[in-house]
Amino acid sequence: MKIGILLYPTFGGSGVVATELGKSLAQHGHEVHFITYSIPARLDKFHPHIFYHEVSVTSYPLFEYVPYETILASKIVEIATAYHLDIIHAHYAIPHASAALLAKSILRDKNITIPIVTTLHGTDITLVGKNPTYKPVVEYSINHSDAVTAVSESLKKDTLSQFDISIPIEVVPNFITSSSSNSLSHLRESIAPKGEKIITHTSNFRKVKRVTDVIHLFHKVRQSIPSKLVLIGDGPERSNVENLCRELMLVDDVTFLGKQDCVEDILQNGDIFVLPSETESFGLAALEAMNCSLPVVCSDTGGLPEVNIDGYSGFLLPVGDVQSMAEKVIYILSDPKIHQQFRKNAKQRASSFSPELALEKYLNIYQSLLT
Ligand code: GMT
Repeated sequence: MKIGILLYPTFGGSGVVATELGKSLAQHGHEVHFITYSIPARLDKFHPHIFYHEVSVTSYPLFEYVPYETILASKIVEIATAYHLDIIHAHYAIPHASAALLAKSILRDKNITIPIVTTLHGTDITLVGKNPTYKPVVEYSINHSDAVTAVSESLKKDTLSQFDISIPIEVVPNFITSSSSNSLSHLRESIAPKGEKIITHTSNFRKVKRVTDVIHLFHKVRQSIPSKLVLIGDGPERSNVENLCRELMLVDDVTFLGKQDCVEDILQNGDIFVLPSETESFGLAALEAMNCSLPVVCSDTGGLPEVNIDGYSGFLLPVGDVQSMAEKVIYILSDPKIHQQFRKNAKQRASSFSPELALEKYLNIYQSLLT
């Protein structure tokens, strides 16, 4: 099969999932064409079945805002025609699904039929999608796709409750592809030289991630357990978070690593992972941590309960309940036996999100649209 994948090429979860899916499809002999504005962050190695087509965004004196969606639609038409694509898989409703629909109708005029699969990732529904500025386009894009998937039951429910949906939505949970091969053991020695516990968090530092809760939580944990905090990622809240660390006199115990290519290499050196997000349609960051044998203490919101099992692979607490989150972190880290058991359970839970399962589901969807 020849599949065109539309995605955000950044470190965000939707881009990671789309890239890993493309890589798995290529490994199974399918031809994959990534169409986006820069090389996807996780597209690291050459593969004979993988192609990357850059959507080059050129400015023009008349445009205050470059019409990316139009440029993308034109690129989809060009690639679908030149490479005889069978399917377009749009990850994130806007502008990918909407551009794909425009491309589809242009291609129809050239007697080329191409089905569109749209995968909803979360913020396209829960944050951006319900914004009245985007709502009609998101709703139209979902209803006019040939197949729609959501990454969790919770996201499916949110989509059905927030939009007038006339198409079935299939849940295809995200998956985990690999754990790291590079142990980076010097990281533990340099960050926690006295054998302190390492608490980790990964995010894009947007408000929705509540990174300041991570700091308050760490402040409490550190009063009971010698520990260090490692933060991976960057984004708009970073200065606030750094200021809070100064205020609470935590600077020597918190390491900001910024954006990283190989998150798992770092996570492998941690002891526990925290994710106190306001909302999270799935929580790929939690799954990546669990795959590195880290118990997860997170908020009980969105799709997180579908990933992290309360009392087994970690704990789920109400959004903003920093005190209880800190208590659970202390509980796990205080007893080596309990910690070891949670580590084992987290790894075991992560293994149920296999790429094979997701690949099979996506391939069945593609196939059903081609027959
Ligand atoms: O969480 C973000 O800010 C990034 C966002 C994205 O679109 O990449 O992540 C969403 O999609 C991920 C992959 O499906 C999910 O794991 C995240 O939970 C989801 N984020 C939110 O719902 C806030």
